[in-house]
Amino acid sequence: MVNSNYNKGIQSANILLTLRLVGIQNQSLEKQLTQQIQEDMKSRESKISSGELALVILALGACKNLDETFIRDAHLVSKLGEKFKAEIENMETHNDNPLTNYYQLSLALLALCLSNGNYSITNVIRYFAPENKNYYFDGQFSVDTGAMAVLALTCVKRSIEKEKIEADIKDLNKTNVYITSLVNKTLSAENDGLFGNIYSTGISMQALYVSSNYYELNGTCQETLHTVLHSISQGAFHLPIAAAQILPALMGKTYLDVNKDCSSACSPVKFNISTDEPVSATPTISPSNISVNYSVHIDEVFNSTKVTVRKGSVFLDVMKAAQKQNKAAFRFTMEDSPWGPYITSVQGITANNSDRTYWQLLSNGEPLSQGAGSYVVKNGEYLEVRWSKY
Ligand code: CBY
Repeated sequence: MVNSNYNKGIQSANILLTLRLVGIQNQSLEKQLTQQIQEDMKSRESKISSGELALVILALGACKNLDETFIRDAHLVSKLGEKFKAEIENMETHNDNPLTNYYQLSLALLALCLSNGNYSITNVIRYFAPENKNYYFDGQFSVDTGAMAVLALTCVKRSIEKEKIEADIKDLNKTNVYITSLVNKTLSAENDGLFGNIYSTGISMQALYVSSNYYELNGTCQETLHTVLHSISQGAFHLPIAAAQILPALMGKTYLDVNKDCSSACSPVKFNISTDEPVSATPTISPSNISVNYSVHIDEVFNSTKVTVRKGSVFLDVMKAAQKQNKAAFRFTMEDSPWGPYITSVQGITANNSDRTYWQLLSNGEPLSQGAGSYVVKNGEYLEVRWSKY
């Protein structure tokens, strides 16, 4: 996380938030990250999404530090209120589909709540009912999304109880009912100690910490820690964003702690961060080649091919090799995201949030839990990009 040299914009916000929350003090790194965030804000101001702006506010505002002036001077909290409104307006005109997604809507509510922004809980709470389709992708509960919503709703609940925001008893009851149900859905998604998959477990642990009065745990905690620590040693968290999302939970912190004065409350441990390059977890690429099958799948139509790539190649390399073979069938476009390249179009057909369409990545018929830039392909595998609706 500390060594990544592509810490731009939102990535930086995620990392800065984590460093501050867990009390890792490194002034020059903080300064560098803060600058990147502020530059990104200026260059992409109008294009920045609700969840991105929320992360910026959480990161810059975390642990009572001097960047709070930037938040105030740039009116970031009222801008976030506008972005939140735009999400809801898109839902009203596009079949209940927000501009981005409910993970970002939850991040936005969380940041508005923590920074005492302007929102009416009576108007907002109904969008967070657990049966809302936006918590589900392909009919499956999105654990990341549910957990982020639990954090946001818990902040709201605490604000109501402390009478920081106006609400009636019905709002408080609904908030409690929704938290209970979302926590139960998160707990039901537990498998071998993981909630959802390895990448949703960090945020789920945070959600479970703040709602521990809603359930009883039975030894899962140890199993979770064990599996997460083992996965770290296997290199599962080599992406800086992945590391940034798991670390707060491992240090017993949650995003609801951002308003605390971390330097005294967390009695910062003097971290001895090694800035040596970590040993690469991916095997060194040997000169040998492997061959895989690759298909583009739209409705009933498959365009398939066999491609040869270097051992150690990722899904994206296969897509590039196929595109080189046959541009008409395999051309594609992508966008950069904190998790690496996101495939936006194939054969000129473009994913669209307002229609809930996307290009799903699969291996041997099973959806992948890593993106195109991370998933290392194996010899003989059947890889597929499938035009899908979530
Ligand atoms: N972040 C966001 O807005 C993303 C929120 C998130 C829930 C996110 C996972 C969770 C997180 N911790 O960040 C999310 N993914 C969403 C919302 C989506 C949808 C994006 C469109 C929209 N409405 O905004 C969508 C289309 C359902 C989606 N994710 C698709 C995919 C696939 C991408 C394929 C492609 N076209 O490139 C893919 C690869 C699943 C597949 N088999 O096709 C996918 N997501 C994965 C694997 C992941 C995980 C990444 C893990 C990794 N190591 O790479 C993920 C962490 C994440 C990012 N998606 Co989505 C979920 C997980 O596995 N736990 C906020 C913003 C400020 O940054």
